[in-house]
Amino acid sequence: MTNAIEVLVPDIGGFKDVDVIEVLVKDGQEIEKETPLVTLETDKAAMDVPAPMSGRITQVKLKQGDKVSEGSLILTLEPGAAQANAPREAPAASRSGAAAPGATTAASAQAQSAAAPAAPARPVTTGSAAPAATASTAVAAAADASTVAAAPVAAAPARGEATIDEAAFSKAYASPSVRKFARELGADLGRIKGTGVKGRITHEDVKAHVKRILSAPAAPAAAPGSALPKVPVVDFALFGAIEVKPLSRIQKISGSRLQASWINLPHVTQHEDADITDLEAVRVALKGKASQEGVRLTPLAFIVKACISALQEFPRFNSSLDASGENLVLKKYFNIGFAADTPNGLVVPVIPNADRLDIYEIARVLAALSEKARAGKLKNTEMQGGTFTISSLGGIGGTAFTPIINAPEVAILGVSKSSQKPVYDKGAFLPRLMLPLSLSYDHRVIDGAEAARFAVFLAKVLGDVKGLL
Ligand code: CAO
Repeated sequence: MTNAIEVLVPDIGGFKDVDVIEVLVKDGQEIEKETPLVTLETDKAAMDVPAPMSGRITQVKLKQGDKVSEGSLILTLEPGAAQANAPREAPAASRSGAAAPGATTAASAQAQSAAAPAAPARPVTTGSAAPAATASTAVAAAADASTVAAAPVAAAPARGEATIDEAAFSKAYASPSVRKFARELGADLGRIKGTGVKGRITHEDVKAHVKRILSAPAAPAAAPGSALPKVPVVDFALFGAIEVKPLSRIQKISGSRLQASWINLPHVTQHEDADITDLEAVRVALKGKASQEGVRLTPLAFIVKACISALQEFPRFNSSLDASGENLVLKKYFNIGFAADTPNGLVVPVIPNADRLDIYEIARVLAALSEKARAGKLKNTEMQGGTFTISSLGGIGGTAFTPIINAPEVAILGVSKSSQKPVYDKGAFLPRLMLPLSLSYDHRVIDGAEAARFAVFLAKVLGDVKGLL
């Protein structure tokens, strides 16, 4: 202890009996000048007391829970060689060890300590636990945070913590040294639960947090900027009775495909009304005979036929982008999928080579596939190879909707319920049966004008039933 000096609590703004909430060093430890020694907490702020000089700690004299005031003994320190004649600018006060009268290093430290009041310890706001932080305290905290934030981060941000919520970080209940430590590791204090006194976040808490993140399985790599914000998780039971029902296998599969399409394809929906007054008259006239032959002739069979005409006229609607996204694959076959509502969820059976079928054959295949779909007996092959999809809600109702494209197809036709509407024609309003069409398309492949032309063409074909028979 020959050369030991005593390191004392410096000016802490006149506060008395301040709590020691963390002791950051131990006996025998080699420290640098500015190493945080202890964290003190008043009812307004937490502050670290930094070392006045480098050296080796001979004995720590404080423990967590002690109360201190200016001048209280923190520890004894054998100054490092570099300190021998260094002028003292240290923030913490010090005086020579009692057992070392006349020791040069200690003596000079003591003399300077007495001559110059020690700089105050660095305070920081203590989040919600510090409702009345003074203006100067708040400024100090902000300056501390910005200084550290501006410094290059030594370690890459911890895995899974790509961003730091600055507001939550600044509110977190932690000492300046813990903040600095967290910054260096890229850890977000806002996400760490403190285990220290009154829930304060300690160095150990930060270490445990980073360890936990590093040992968690890595998330699949996402393209830069492609991470999706998460939907909040809510405990619904807090608000009333609930029943939890697992999704069906089909719902899980179709759900992820719908989401993939929604995220990857820029969707636009073009709306149009088709005048199917004549078509419906013909359908009703043919329905009875078709029924005798076991065919249920619904508007959908006519719509499938009309879509094939439109696809032949506008081949881009019967295409897909290739895997590179740089080439369009134009398909010379016309396999029309249709969304079928089944007790287990949505499926899309495909009418293969629908361009080779007449209205009755289309109606027959439609009915057979719908029945199989509802019975859950569709084979995988009966749901593959589609080039364009129709989603008809016409048997249920509605005036328009925005169907999601069955990717990698590039367009889908939504059909709503037909209804009588007044249509202005040659100076008079006439009652006409109008069929609402909603055409969603992949805007990477199809321009808006082309989509409008397709929809107008389709409406025209549906309006001229003779061309469909
Ligand atoms: N306007 C007015 N009436 C219509 C109509 C329309 N657009 N489309 C069908 N109808 C009538 C039919 O003519 C039939 O009446 P009749 O028996 O008097 O002739 C009745 O509505 C029921 O038709 P349907 O729905 O049973 O038959 P369909 O051929 O029109 O459709 C199918 C078959 C499998 C597509 C349909 O049953 C179905 O499942 N639709 C739901 C599709 C779906 O869920 N889409 C959403 C996907 S995205 O979530």
